[in-house]
Amino acid sequence: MATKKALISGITGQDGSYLTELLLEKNYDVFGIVRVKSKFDAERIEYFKKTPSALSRLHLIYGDLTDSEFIKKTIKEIQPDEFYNLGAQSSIKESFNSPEYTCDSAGMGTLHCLEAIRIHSPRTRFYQASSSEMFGKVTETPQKETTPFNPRSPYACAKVFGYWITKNYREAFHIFASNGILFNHDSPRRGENFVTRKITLAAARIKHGLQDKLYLGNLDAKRDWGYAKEYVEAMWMLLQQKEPDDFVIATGETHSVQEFLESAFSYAGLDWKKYVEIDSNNFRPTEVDMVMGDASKAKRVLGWEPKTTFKELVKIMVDADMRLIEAEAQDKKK
Ligand code: NAP
Ligand code: G4F
Repeated sequence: MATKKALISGITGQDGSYLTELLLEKNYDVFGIVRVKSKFDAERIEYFKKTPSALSRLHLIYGDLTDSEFIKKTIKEIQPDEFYNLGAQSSIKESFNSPEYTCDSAGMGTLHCLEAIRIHSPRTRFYQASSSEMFGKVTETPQKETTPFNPRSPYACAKVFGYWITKNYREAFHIFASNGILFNHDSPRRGENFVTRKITLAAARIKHGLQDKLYLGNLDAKRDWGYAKEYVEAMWMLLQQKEPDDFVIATGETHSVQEFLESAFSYAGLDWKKYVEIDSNNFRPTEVDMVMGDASKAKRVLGWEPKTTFKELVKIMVDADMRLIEAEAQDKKK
């Protein structure tokens, strides 16, 4: 059988890096869209530099989701079997400061991909990175595929557009286009501005005497947190089905930011109350108070279910940041 080709937007992000590893293990040729910057910055995929056999099957292309001509040209040239659209301005807080850019990348960017597929490569299977943020101010708990959307940020509004345009291209043009409605998933590769990583990095820095205080916002918000490495397996599974469809991917548990904080600091041997201060700058104009997903359809149809527990995720992230900060501290001593 010919080697399959996968195209990934957002390859330098948390999920993009795990998905790349998974697809290379499955013998895909992987093409990744990397944003043009003044300095090459792709530390999450640096790993591949050490694996020459994988490196020969990884191809980076420079461009942007907001550039429809670039997306058309890329799809026309590559004719990918699968396209995973993971690229987006993904910070909810930042989406209030940059609503247009957020909607251009997360919303219109999705349409650019679908149009390019419709015109140049209609057999390409398309994965859209939809989000639990679309449920926003939730109208039922747990949230499942049929739960109405009620978005609370420009980011969530853009993702609602991305979701519906994906569904529309599936119905109107018979494109194999599926939405993964993923609840929060984190890992040692999570961006440093998201709350879990901000907490685990702070715990490691405080432990090494490199930080005194941790400034946070709403500690009462509740999220359904899973392990990113497992969530990218669900993305792949979605595109291996006979028919395109939409799936919630979640753990089915919800925990507050304070619970994550207590667990991480106590695992690091610290009393969080001595270090944490509340800073109003970390609050959002509108908040999603609580989400909790029902992934029973994914379990039934895809055979996917989460394995890593909340406590295990906390430990994985704290251990990784302890190692990272220890190495940084050693380097400084040299
Ligand atoms: P992430 O770490 O923030 O990665 C986002 C990626 O998108 C980065 O590679 C970024 O490039 C790229 N990007 C941003 N704007 C772009 C543009 N205009 N054109 C091309 N690429 C662009 O996000 P993640 O956690 O891996 O999440 C992956 C996707 O799933 C995102 O769409 C996110 O909104 C969605 N999602 C995430 C979660 C979660 O809990 N992690 C849950 C549901 C949905 P740079 O490296 O250059 O910044
Ligand atoms: O870690 P967060 O920034 O993630 P959030 O807002 O849930 O969004 C992430 O997950 C979504 C999936 O549901 C993705 F679609 C999205 O792209 C992103 O990956 O914030 C989690 C909670 C919020 O309620 C926030 O108000 O933590 C609260 N929080 C409290 N203090 C904080 C802070 N969040 C951040 N980022 N920084 C704080 O200091």
